Amino acid sequence: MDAATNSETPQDTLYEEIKSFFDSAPPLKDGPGISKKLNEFIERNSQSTGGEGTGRVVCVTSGGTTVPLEKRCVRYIDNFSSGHRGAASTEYFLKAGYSVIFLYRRGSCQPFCRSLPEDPLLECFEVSKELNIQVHQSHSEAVKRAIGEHCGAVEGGLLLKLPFTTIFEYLQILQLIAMSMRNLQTRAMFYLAAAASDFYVPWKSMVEHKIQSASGPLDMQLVQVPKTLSVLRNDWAPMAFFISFKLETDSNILLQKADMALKKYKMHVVVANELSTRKEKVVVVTSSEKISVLRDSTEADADIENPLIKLLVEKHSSYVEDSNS
Ligand code: PAZ
Repeated sequence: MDAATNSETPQDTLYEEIKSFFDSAPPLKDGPGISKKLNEFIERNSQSTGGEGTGRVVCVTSGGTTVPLEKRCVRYIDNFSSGHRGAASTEYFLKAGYSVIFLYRRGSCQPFCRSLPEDPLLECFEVSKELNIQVHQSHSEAVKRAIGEHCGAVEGGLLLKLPFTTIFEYLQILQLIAMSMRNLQTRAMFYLAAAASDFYVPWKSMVEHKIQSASGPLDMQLVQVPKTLSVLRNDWAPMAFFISFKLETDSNILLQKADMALKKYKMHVVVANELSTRKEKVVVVTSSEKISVLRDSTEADADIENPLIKLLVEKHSSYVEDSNS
């Protein structure tokens, strides 16, 4: 269509791109089962009464999404995200009285496992002469704490863990989560720490079988993933409190990009971080201020998510109060 006669607004185009992304995505495995779990979780947690923060639910996204290159996927594009930020933040949100929907990349860091060695099964346990399995003395406190706190949160119905691998699964589940959280209104929070892919191969144009190297150099066009953040914020959960993350490797453009994201997607907060210093420093950007949050470097075990979540919980509380007044 000629640009002069094209009456579509950029918003219409975005809706079409998003519709086409979802229509052509491979169907989610067990979508109805995920919706059922979500509805039960929200039903249970929105009825809580009492202490500060109860009745509030946060969706924490964590880890990186993959972009498959073949339908029967052998190869895929991935990114650096370990899921540490999402896992640690989940623990602090639970401590602050939130119920947490943890949307995480399969195999990435898990809440309550941060103090365990990399391969807990092989490093924390030993087999006795009688072939009984027991916890190694040196790890017993850490294992007890991890299992106790994890079971407490999951069995207590305060933590719902939903895994994804691809960008297709991630966005489809995020949509289900947003729909299920709508009725929470301002008590809902989205904390979008996952590193979601910006480019993908549309399912329709993806080859079925493994790409053959005998065919010569690989020439493949990636399409931009539609800016779902905009519909998530405006249409799927319009009353919720939104925190997104901005990651850059060039510190000269970081704050400017965070400001742009804040305005473009109408985020309440954008957390700006640089790849190499992300565990030491972040900047919390809102429409009125920029607050640096630092890890307490005097304490070996301190992490930056502790002061970060404290600050974000305060911001969410002000948002809830302002909306009620
Ligand atoms: O997962 P991780 O702990 O290794 O890193 C956290 C992070 C850098 C992925 C997160 O803080 C973040 O910035 N997420 C958004 C990345 C983005 O701009 O796409």
